[in-house]
Amino acid sequence: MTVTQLLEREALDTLETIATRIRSHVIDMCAGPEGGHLGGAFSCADVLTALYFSVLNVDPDRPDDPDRDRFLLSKGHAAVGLYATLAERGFFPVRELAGYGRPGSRLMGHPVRAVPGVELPTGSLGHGLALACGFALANRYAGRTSRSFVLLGDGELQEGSVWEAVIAAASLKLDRLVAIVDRNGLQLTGATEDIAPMEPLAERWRSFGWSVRDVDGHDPALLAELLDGAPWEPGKPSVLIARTVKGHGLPFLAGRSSSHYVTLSPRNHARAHNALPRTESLR
Ligand SMILES: Cc1ncc(C[n+]2csc(CCOP(=O)(O)OP(=O)(O)O)c2C)c(N)n1
Ligand SMILES: [Mg+2]
Repeated sequence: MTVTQLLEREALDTLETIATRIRSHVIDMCAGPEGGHLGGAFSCADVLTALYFSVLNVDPDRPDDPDRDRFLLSKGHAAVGLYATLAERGFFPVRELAGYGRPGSRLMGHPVRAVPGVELPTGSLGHGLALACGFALANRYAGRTSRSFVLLGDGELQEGSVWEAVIAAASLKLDRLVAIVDRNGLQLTGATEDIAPMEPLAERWRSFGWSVRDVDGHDPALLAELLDGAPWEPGKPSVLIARTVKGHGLPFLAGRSSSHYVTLSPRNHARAHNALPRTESLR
C-alpha cells in the first residue's frame, strides 16, 4: 500500500471500521493453534477502539513517555483484543499478530510488558483497578495531569480486591482515574446475575463515591465522547458501565458462554468473517 493509499484509507476510517478491523484480527488469532478469548475481546472491541483512536494520549513511537495516559486491561484474558488494537494503533506491525500463541512470539494468552504498549502484565483477575489507582496516585505526586484508564470484566467484580480499590480511589479523590466495566453479563461458566447478582450496578458504584455513566458499550462515538470528558465530577473517580454482548455480532456465539474461549474451526473462521460488517478498508 502506498503512502497516499494509506492516508486515504485513514481519512475514510471511522471508529466503527477500526473496531471491525480489530474484530477481524481477533477472528484470525482465534483460528490459530492457541485459540483465544474471543467473546470477551469482541465485547470490549468498541471500548478499546474509542480509547486508542480517540481518547488516550499515547504515542506508539514513545510508549514510555512519562506524560502518557495509562491503560490497563485488567481482564487480561481478552489479550487478543488488546493486541489487535495496539497493532492497528501502530505499536507493532499488524503482521506480528499472525504469530500469536506460536513458539517464540511475545503475543501470549495474557499480555506481558514485552509487548509494546502493554503497561503491566495482567490476567489474574482483581488486580487492575488497584494498579490503576497506583498509576493515578503516582501521577498526582509527580504533578502530571495524565489520566489512568482500566478495563474490568463484570465477572471480575466478584473479586474482593476490586472493592478495596473502589473504596481507596474514592477516598483518595482520584479524579484522573477512569474505570470501565465490560458489562457483558457473562463470566466463565454462566450469567453473572445467576452466579452473583450485582444489579443495580450503577447504584453500587455511586454509593461508593464514584461518578457513574451506564451506556451502550457498542457505540464507539458515544464511548469516546464520554471517556474523553472524564472526570465527570470534580474530586470523584469515574466509572463507565459499558453494556455489551459477549461475542458481539457473531450469530453462532453472541451472548453465549461458549464464546468465552474459542478455537475456530476453518468453517467457523469463515462464518465469523462473513458476519462482520462490510467495510471499504478491511485488509
Ligand atoms: C484470579 C482469577 N481467577 C480466575 C481466573 C480464570 N478466569 C479467566 S476469565 C474468567 C471469567 C471472567 O469473566 P468476566 O470478568 O466477566 O470476563 P469477560 O466476560 O469479559 O470475558 C475467569 C474466571 C483468572 N484469570 N483470575
Ligand atoms: Mg463478563
